[in-house]
Amino acid sequence: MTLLTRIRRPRAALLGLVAATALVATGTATAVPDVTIKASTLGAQAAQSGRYFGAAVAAGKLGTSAYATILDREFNSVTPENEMKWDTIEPSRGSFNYGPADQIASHASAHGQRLRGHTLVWHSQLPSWVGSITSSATLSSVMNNHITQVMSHYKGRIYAWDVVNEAFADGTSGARRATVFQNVLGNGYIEQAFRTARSADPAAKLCYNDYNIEDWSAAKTQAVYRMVQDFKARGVPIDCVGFQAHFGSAGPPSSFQTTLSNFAALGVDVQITELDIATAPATAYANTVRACLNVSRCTGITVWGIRDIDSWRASQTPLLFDGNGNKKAAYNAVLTAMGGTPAAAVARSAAALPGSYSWSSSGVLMSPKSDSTHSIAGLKDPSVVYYNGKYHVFASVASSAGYSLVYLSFTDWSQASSATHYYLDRGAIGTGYRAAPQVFYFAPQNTWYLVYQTGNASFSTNTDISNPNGWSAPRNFYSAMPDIIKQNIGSGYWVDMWVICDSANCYLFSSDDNGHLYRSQTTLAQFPNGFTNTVIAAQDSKYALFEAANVYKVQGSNQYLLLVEAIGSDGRRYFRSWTSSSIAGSWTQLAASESNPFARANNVTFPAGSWTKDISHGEMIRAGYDQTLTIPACKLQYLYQGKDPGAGGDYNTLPWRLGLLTQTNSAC
Ligand code: G2I
Repeated sequence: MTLLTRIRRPRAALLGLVAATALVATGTATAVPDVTIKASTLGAQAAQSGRYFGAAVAAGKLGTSAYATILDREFNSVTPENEMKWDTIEPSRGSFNYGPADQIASHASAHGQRLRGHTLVWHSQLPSWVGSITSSATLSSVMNNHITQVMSHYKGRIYAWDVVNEAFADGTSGARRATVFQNVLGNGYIEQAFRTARSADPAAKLCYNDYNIEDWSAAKTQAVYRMVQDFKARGVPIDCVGFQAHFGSAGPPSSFQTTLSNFAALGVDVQITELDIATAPATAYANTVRACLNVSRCTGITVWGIRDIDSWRASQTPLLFDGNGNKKAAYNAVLTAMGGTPAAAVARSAAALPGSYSWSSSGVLMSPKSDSTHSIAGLKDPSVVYYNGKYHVFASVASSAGYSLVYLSFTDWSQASSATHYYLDRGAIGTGYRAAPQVFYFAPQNTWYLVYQTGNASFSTNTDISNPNGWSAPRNFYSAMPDIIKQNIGSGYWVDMWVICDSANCYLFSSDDNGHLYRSQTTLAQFPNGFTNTVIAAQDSKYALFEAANVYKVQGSNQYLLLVEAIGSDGRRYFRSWTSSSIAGSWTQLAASESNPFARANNVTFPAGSWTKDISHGEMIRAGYDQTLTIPACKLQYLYQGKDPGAGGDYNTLPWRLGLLTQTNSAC
């Protein structure tokens, strides 16, 4: 394998490390303190369980800074309140007006928010030219065309569509509502709408959405349930049911959770799509949120507006923020019900991000698992996200034959050692030099990215992080090594590519094992293309700024944290740290020396036995999983590679294992 020459290698000799003694398995899997991450915003906290927290948004208010500030701080999903409705989007036959909805779509994409489409077929806000059609052939083609045109326009940008809205009658009849669609097309129109929608955008989730279907015993609920049951039985495409949840001050009916779980048991996702509660009692909100959290297929919650003055029922002050944009009691109740913590506490702790660190390490949590075609010496360079109730770990596997990638997942750290290792070279990622992975969800494209080194900076994408066979073939970020790297790399290696995005741009960092940290930039909209203008983001002597750089956003603050792996005077790996107020800014030392390191053997205790003296290439446990790489400000955890201190020999065959550091001097 020719590329092997580019892989970092024989530094053992170079650094005068002690020759290998017998390999001693000093570490065994040990219990690790379970640190629950507490976020301070609704979206970030919902993301902890793989859910979203959204709001209905009006295009005309995006320019109001009080409004947009709350939207972008708190919400990671957006539903256009009126802009995608038929009367706005196709006011006359065949003439489409996407302007207002496009404004919301671009805002969502620029801020990493998911988009829910609302709504394609609805009797209200329906232009009169549709309402007056009496020919079923005409209405059928008009409806199909509307669905196809609108969904095609937003294809790839919409997470879930309310395909049909409010098609059932109020009251106790359980009948269909007498709309023009029902009257002219008959009972088959909902099925027709869903089938047309599936062909228009096969990747979007297709939802039926309605109100007053939260009480399990209500006739309307039962009627919708029977329809979904019938659709699932006959293979009519339906993926989700939206419960609008426009509640009176008493909040949800006591059977709401039962209703959600009964629908979910039919094999659809359920979502709370338009939540508002008259006078916004804290308990009523908390009960609603809990009903969703208790149902694993309840994938997200949307409130129907941001501030009370934005609500369609403003006089009932039903939302989470008052007219001045202040958080109401209901806000804190919702955040707390999701396991989050009010911002003030996090802001204090962020301000107090300490200037020195102490850690407790687990024993070895993960070791290589060789199989018939992979004889692995080291498990290295872990990347990790917590998503949908699981840790997902990607890592390099090293052997004398070179480097490739492995994936494993588990529900908690005590299960890590028994997880199955999936070798990614079995899929489209292919064999050959692939190392140092970094995983994140790129929300604007609803896609997972795996970034890794191949000699170039490469990536693969996947819509399902839990499917190791779903990764695409490698593509390169650069057409060739940028000139500035060629000019500075000396005899080093181009390694450890790292992507992080803010609300406007994405940045690609890399190291050269020669004292330089490089940074390239593109816009969020252009990502993964357009990485140009590569600059030196930081430099020091070779071993003081070696490799494995990480850049994170610190939650609840305007701070970014940079970690770079260094090689100490004892030849052992350790981490130095810096902070900056922007990703492209200049970095100020935080804990950056051997005596005051970010993480080094001298500030780590090993209750399970000192299995390593190296604290080497790894990643923080994040507060979320998206491209912002947000980490909590408190109780930091770092998944790292370490090795038997006595081991030596060829760099590629060193016995690297993975362990977890937990911060012990957190002020919060
Ligand atoms: O009615 C509450 C919601 C029930 N479920 C479906 C949702 O789509 C619906 O949303 C509301 C919007 O919040 C209102 O903003 O739908 C209403 C229309 O049925 C919207 O009201 C309309 C007014 O009727 C129009 O006069 C006004 O021009 O809002 C328009 C834009 O402000």
